Amino acid sequence: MSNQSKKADTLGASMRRFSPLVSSVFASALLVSLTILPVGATTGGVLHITVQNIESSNGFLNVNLYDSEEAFLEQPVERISVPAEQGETVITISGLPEGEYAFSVYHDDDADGKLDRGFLGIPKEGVGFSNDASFKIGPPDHDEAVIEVEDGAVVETTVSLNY
Ligand SMILES: [Ca+2]
Repeated sequence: MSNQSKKADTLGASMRRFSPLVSSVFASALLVSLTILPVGATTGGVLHITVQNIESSNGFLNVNLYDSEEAFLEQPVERISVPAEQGETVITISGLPEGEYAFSVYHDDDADGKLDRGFLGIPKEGVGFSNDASFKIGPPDHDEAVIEVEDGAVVETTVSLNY
């Protein structure tokens, strides 16, 4: 009896040790199950991003989407680039696994594929973040930029570019 509970404890400890692996395997399984759902079933969430205050129709709007605080502004889960339109452009990202997302968007006016920066690294092209999170001195905290996306839900969000 005592032998068995010791075994269980050991198993519990090793499960805890491997929990990051277990959860990543689970996440992969979840992704696979989403892709084989029949048409008409919910296949993740949708993010409708309305980008406003676009100064010109030059170049592109580049969106980087992040799915965790650790990845925020470091490792995007998705990158989207669409032609810029003066005024307002709507970008739709669908098939998102349920979770917390944040994004950055910039107007790549000269279409060189990067955010141009000037003195002290201050952006020279229009920039915005999810929730219109403010970024006067540096980029916003993840907390301020986070958006909840639920399976089967369409989330409407608006961001205004700052030049
Ligand atoms: Ca650029």
